[in-house]
Amino acid sequence: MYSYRPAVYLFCFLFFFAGIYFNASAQDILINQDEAKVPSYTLPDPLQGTGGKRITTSQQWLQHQRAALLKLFADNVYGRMPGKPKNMHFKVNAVDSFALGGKAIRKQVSILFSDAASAGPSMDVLIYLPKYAKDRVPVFTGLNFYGNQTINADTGISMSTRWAMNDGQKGIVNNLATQASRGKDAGKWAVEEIINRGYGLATAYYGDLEPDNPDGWKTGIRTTLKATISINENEWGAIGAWAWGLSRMMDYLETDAAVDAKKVVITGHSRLGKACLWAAANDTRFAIIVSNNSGEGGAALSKRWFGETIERINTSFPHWFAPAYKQYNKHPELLPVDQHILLALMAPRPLYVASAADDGWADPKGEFLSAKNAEPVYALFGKKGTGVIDMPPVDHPVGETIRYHIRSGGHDFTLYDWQQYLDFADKQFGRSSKKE
Ligand code: GTR
Repeated sequence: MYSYRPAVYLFCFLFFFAGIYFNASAQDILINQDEAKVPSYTLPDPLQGTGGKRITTSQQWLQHQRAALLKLFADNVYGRMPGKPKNMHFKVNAVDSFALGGKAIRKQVSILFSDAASAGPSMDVLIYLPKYAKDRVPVFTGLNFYGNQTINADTGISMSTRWAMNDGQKGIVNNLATQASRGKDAGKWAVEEIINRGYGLATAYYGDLEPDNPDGWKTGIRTTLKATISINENEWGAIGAWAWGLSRMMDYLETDAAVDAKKVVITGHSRLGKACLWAAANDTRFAIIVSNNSGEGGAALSKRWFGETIERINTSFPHWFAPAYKQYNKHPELLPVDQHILLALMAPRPLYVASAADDGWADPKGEFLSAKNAEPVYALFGKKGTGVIDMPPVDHPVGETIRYHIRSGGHDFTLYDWQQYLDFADKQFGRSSKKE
C-alpha cells in the first residue's frame, strides 16, 4: 500500500494542473490592461513572400501573396469560406414607399438558401432606400444583434422569430423577440441620417445564420446547409457563417435595380465587425470596409498582450472561430498571421477602423497599430494610410485610404461614428457631403 503513495500524489498533482490548463474558465485567464506591461512582440511582414521572396509590386500582391495570406487566415483563424447554394433565390415580401414619414422606401426580402419557396434555411434582409434618389444609390450593409425590428421603431418591420440573445434589456424574453423589442437597438443605427445623406441601408439579423451560442451550429447554416455548400460544421465557425451571410446580402444587392452595387459599404460592430472584416477579406465586391470597435479577432493585433486575448475569446466564445485557432490560445506568437494582415487584405479598397476611448477590452491602440501596419500593402497601390505616427487624440479622425478614429465614450456604434463613415464614403465615392 505504502509504496503506491508517491504515484497517487503524482496523479493528483497532474490531474489538478491538467484541469487548470485544459479547462481554464474565462475568469482564470490573465488579462493585461496596463500599457506599461505590454511585452515586446513581433508582427509577421505582409510583404514577405513564400521562399523568402519580397513582394514589391501590386501585381505580385494580387497574383500570389493575397491568396496565400487569405488561406493562412482560413486555415488558422476563421475556417474555410464556402460558396453560395446553387438554388439560392430571393423573395421580396413587402415594399412600402412611404416609410420613415415618406422619405424612404422599405423593402423586406428573404434570401432563400434552397429550392423551398419559404421553408428551409433563409435570412431576412431589411432595406431602406432614400425615396427621392435620382440614380442608383450607394448602400451601407451590416448585420444586427437582436433582429431587424430592433434597429428602428418603424412598426412596419417584420419581427424576427428566431432565437435571440437574452440580455433582458432589449425586449427579448426567453430568447425570443417580443413587440417590446421594436427600436430597442435604434441607438446603433442612424437610419434617418443615412437616408438624409442619400445612402441606403441593408441589414439582417445575424442569428438567421447561426444563433450565437456554443450549440448554435446545430440549428444554423453550418448544419442545415452543410451538404448543399459542401462544408463540415468544424471546417469553419460562427463568424465564418455570419460573414458568409454578408456575401449573400451582396448577392441580393447586385440584383436590386435601385442599388449601386459597386458602392456597397460593409460595416459591423464588435463581433459583427469581426464578421464584416472576414467577409470583406474574402469578397472584394464590398467597395469600402468599416470596422467599428471590432477588437480581438477583428482589427486589433492579437500578439499584443492587451485587453481580450486569443485564449479568452476562444474560451468565452468557443463557437466563433475555426477549431484550429485554439492551438494559439497559449501561443499567439506562433500564429503565422496577425490582424494587420487581415486589414491589408482590404487593399486597395478604402478602410475605416474605429475604436472607442473607454473600450480597453477591444484594445484601441492595438487597432490603431494594426491599421498602421497594413499601410505598406496600401503603399503598393500608391494609397496613403493613416498619415500619422502616433494615435490621434480622441474624436480626431485621421488618414486617407486607411482612416482611423478613437471616439470618446465606450463600446458602441454612435451617431458620431456613422457621421464619420458617411463623410468617408462621400469622399471615396466622390459625392458631395451635402444632405440630399
Ligand atoms: C465581447 C467580446 C468581444 C466583442 C463583444 C461584442 O464579450 O469579448 O470580442 O465581440 O463581446 O460583440 O459586443
